[in-house]
Amino acid sequence: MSEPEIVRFEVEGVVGIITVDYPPVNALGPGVREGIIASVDKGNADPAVKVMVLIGAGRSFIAGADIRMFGKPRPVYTRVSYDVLDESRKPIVAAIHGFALGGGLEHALACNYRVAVPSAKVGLPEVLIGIIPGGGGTQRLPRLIGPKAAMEMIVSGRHVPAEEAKVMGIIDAILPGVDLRHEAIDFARNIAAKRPLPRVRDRTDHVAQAKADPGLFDAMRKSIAKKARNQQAPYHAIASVEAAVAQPFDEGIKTEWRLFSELETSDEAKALRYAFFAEREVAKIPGAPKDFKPQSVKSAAVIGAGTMGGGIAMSFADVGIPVKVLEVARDALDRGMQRVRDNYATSVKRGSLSQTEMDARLARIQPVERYEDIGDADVVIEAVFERIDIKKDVFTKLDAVMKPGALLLTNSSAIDTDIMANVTKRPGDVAGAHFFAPANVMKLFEVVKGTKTSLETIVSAMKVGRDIGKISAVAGTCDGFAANRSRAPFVTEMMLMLEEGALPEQIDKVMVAFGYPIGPFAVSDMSGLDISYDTRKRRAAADPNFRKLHVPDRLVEMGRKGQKTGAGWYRYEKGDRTPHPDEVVKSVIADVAREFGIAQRTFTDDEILRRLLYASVNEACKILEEGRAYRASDIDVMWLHGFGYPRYRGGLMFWADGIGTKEVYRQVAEWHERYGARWKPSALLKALAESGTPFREAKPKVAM
Ligand code: T1G
Repeated sequence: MSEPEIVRFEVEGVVGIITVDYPPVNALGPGVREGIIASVDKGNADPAVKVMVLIGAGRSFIAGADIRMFGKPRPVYTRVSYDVLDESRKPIVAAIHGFALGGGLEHALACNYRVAVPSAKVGLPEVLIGIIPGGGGTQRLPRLIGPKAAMEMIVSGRHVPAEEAKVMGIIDAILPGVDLRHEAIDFARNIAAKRPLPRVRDRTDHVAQAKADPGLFDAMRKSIAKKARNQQAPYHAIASVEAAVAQPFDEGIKTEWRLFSELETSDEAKALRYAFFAEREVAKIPGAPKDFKPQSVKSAAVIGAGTMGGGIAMSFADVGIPVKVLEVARDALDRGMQRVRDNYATSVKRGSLSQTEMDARLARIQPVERYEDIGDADVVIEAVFERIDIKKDVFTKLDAVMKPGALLLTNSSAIDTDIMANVTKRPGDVAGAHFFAPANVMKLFEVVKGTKTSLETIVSAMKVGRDIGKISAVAGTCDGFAANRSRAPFVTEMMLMLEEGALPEQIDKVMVAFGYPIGPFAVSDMSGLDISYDTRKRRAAADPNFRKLHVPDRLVEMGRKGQKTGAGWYRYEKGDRTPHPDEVVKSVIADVAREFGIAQRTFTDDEILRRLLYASVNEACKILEEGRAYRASDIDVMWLHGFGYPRYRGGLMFWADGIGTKEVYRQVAEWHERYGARWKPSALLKALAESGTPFREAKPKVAM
């Protein structure tokens, strides 16, 4: 059987229909542009055709260039599909459902009209993968909606819903979408004879207006300075829109292509493309039964109305899923519900949530006090104290009341999932669902696979995470699972470098310059120094060789627990969250160094960065070799969405690949000589270095 046509041309009466059929999202893969050109030529050559419709088959219009083709040799196009659409003698209507993104929207902008169904979304998200629109988007969009609105859309990369796009002037008509193809054909018939043909490139009104506002572009550059730190693409996008105002259309197109070409092979674009695909790869579960399709949860339950339990309940309510919150103690339940109301009220005050929406979400959260009240939920998430006896009691009760097939998930951040599974008669249905605080905000949803957890449960739990707007990633059960375990050595090194003479503000400065939104000590002050203090005490009691972290221990024992006590690593003025370096911390560090006879030294910024990140790279290799993560890029997804790792650097392991396994191994081995056991290179790191294999090709030895 011949290959199905990826672009087909059919005639219905006076309408020529151009259908792009290149699953899964009609990306502009090989042959798509050529097919569009050939179809427009056919329509213009056919005397029966008076008007044409460009439409996508399957779930979407055109989702943009095929991102997999970037950085690879591209065919030389003698004719450019955007120009062919633009120059067509007969009107062309772009009929949009699903997504019209990047080159997809650029093709639509080169048509004479654009219609869409209400659920459609349009956008120019190229900056999210480190480039800018390269198909005329920075030249046509400003002519259609004005440079300011165009820059906002292009620099944010956001997907604009059809109704809003119509108000902005991008979409000419919203069609019911019951049968888009026929509705678009009717629309096309109605405009077939209209002349002159509206061509976006010929519009001059918005551009003329912008000439009267020369400060527009500098104002935009200033407004993105914080968010676009260390990045090029957002600034190139502004420059390209500026060219749309300053230059004639064809000159502007040349400027856009030059700016696009400068970015396509940049480190930023490579890293962001990597992150894009890593976030899709992470959803793939090796060995998962192909025919198993997880159900969407219709109802949830949370055990525990503490900070995490409340945040987890909000995560479900925020996406419209009714959720019961169970606390056996009424006062704890009332406190928990009040905290949820306060959280929503803060968003309403900030203007990010309407009062109506707050009320709707609150109505979806039902406080209950009896286990019998939650038995019908599709998923239950336990979020009680991190104490094994309490967890076991909760799962014994859950096993008794939850309906068959319910997912029994634990939000524990460190306790072995098997401990909870083994008190139930259905260990296969038990998994970890590790949220990151604040649970309703942080995107990472770490699904922890116990030794008896079924793959169906893993696939279903991963879908729960996606259904509540999170990024799900799988970890094996072990101390700290994968995300926190890979970050723990980073924290150890930052604490021990203090004893050697580094200061919190120096380390924070290095990590903020690298791209973190705030430094790790400032983060510690926000979450509270006492949280890790308790964990360290527990570990020290269990392990006589446990390396105590004297500086943070002393600060906590002095009552310096962070922002909540007005002082921690930094000092805080009353009512102000600005961290101020504090002489008290310096003197505690000096006392510890003196008492333990630790030689003092200075650190370069680069050494600080490598000490922190290589420690985690080494631990990540141990996690992979033990089969506690499926792939290195999964650990990168955890760092991007759990720890604020700068996205334009791709992820911890992607960044390390930029340095190379050989150099990372050499340095880790050197620090092993100097600092001892904690720096022992993982066997996998050694093997990768010896074979010259990049981290991203590391294969776990043990199946999870
Ligand atoms: N290229 C290649 N593959 C793509 C793709 C693309 N543009 N978009 C999606 N995929 C794959 C994806 O990897 C996954 O593959 C499958 O499709 C389903 O995607 C010329 C230069 C469209 C909103 O940035 O935002 O145009 O894992 O899981 O959640 O100036 O995909 O199944 O093997 O994400 O429903 C601009 C990127 C490109 C859009 C759908 N366009 N895509 O989300 O499905 S640059 C984009 C998305 C450009 C022009 C410039 C989303 C989606 P697999 P999915 P989804």
